[in-house]
Amino acid sequence: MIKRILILFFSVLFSLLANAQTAVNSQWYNDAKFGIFVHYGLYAQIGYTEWAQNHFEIQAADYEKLQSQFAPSQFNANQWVQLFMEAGAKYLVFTAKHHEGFSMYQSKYTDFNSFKSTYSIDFLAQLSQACQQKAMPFGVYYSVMDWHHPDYLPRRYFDNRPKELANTANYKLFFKQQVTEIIDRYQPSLLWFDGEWENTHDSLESVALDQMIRDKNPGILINNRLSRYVKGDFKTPENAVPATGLKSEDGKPVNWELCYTINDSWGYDPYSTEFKSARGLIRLLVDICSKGGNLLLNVGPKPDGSIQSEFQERLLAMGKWLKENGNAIYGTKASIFEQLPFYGASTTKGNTIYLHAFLMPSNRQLAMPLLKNNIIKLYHLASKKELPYHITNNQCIIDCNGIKIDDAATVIAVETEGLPELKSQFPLYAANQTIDLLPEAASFDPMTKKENMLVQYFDKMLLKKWNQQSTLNNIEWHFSTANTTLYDVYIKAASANELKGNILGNLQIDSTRNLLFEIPARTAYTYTNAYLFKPIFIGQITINKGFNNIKLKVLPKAGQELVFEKIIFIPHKK
Ligand code: JFZ
Repeated sequence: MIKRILILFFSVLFSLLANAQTAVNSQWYNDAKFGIFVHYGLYAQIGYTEWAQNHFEIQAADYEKLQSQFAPSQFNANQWVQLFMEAGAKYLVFTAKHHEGFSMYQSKYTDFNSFKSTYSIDFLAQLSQACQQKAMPFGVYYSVMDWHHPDYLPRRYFDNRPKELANTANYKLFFKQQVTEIIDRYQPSLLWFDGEWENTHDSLESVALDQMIRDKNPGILINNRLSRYVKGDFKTPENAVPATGLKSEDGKPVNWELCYTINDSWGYDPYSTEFKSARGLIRLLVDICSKGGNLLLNVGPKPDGSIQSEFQERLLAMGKWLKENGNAIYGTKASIFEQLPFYGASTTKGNTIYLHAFLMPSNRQLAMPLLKNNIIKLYHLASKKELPYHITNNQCIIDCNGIKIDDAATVIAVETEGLPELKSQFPLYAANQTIDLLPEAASFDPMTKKENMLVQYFDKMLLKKWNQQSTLNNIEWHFSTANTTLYDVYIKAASANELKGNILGNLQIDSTRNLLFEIPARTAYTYTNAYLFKPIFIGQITINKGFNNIKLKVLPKAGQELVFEKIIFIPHKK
């Protein structure tokens, strides 16, 4: 009995601890959708990411020399913030102290700070002020891990300072003092902790620190990386997020944010020269919004405080798109659709659904799953031009002729009577209709990120790199048919590599019937694309009236790789 009471007591206590500490008002953050992350510190001078000290195994005493050489001659807080505003970003998160332990502000508690260097710059002061002038919420990144402070443990493996002299209590105090001074002086709207993973025993008393922060500013938002003992106000998921967003146990949407780099590094790295395209970044933002999250897009300024042109160009391109299409991003919520029949995503705001077509179908007929609601107005967002539509196959087919197709995403707004509600997720086909099963309209097994496998090839999507290394087990489609019908089944697919033998596949119907097939080997000196133009007949199958599930599996052997365009069901003519 006592044991049970104790268990109850502790579970109530823990749930109180876990739930009590959340921000009072996170509306601005929910609506913002797009923020800029800046990783800037002494490491920019090395030009080998923010982990340079660790990569080159630099002793703390040697690393300190970078302080006197730090010359951010081109730094201009207003110009940065101006650029981020033009990009359409709605908040900023700046590294006050990264793992290197250098404070990018005038700290009372250490001389290892940017104000105590030749240029005497207090970055937090200038940036928080520039943000305030533009009413842009200002956030601060702060690393729990510290490779410079003599009392921080555990040390890096290469650190030759004697561990015995370290006193964790001193670091705990320092950590608390710095967080306090940052909150008091710069009034950040958000704290972004990081580098917490080494502190397995909560030696830094994060629960108390979290409470102290919230007592000081009940509106402040804190991410979930202060420690494993505090929940935080938003999650930072790494793995795939479900199409209609993350939900808590009570079914309420959970705030989350994805941080992302434009090239492959957070801190400045001139050798990281593979940049994501502006189109890809816009689509990433849309995809995140369609799942109810925020994008925190990173910029790593050069040692002199300027921002490299590759970043600027992409940010400005995003801003240009957002200027026309921002209504479909800011203040939106996750999609109401699990799955869309076209390559794109959807966001929702009040009574409006936004369809973001990444790829406009070549016949310019965009299909939306059927809603319960009447449609009040349907228009192309950028031009406000109203578009004709009709209902067929349990879908709303929108005629997108006569509008300008946006290379990144063309946005269609659908205003409904009442809050939009889904009636039918999947299409319904009549007996005489040909059915195209496209990869963009398929569900992928949960192991695999769809966007990593789909490639836009002119006016169609191809599923590529289905090989032994890929985690993809199967893709599947759901649809209904009005009548039981016999179909001739064709596949458009090809082997990506020459001379690797026939690729075996299986089309499974309602988990019971199998249609085995082979994709012929490619001969030498032929193009994959030449094969894609020839549909391969793989057999006949009767599809029963009602709801159907079609699963495509491919069994690639070593060296084999499939390119897949579509499956076609053609009603059999006697
Ligand atoms: C951390 C830092 O180590 C890195 O330098 C950068 O600041 C980045 C934003 O954050 O790296 C992480 C932290 C957490 C995960 C991955 C990388 N994580 O949760 O998988």
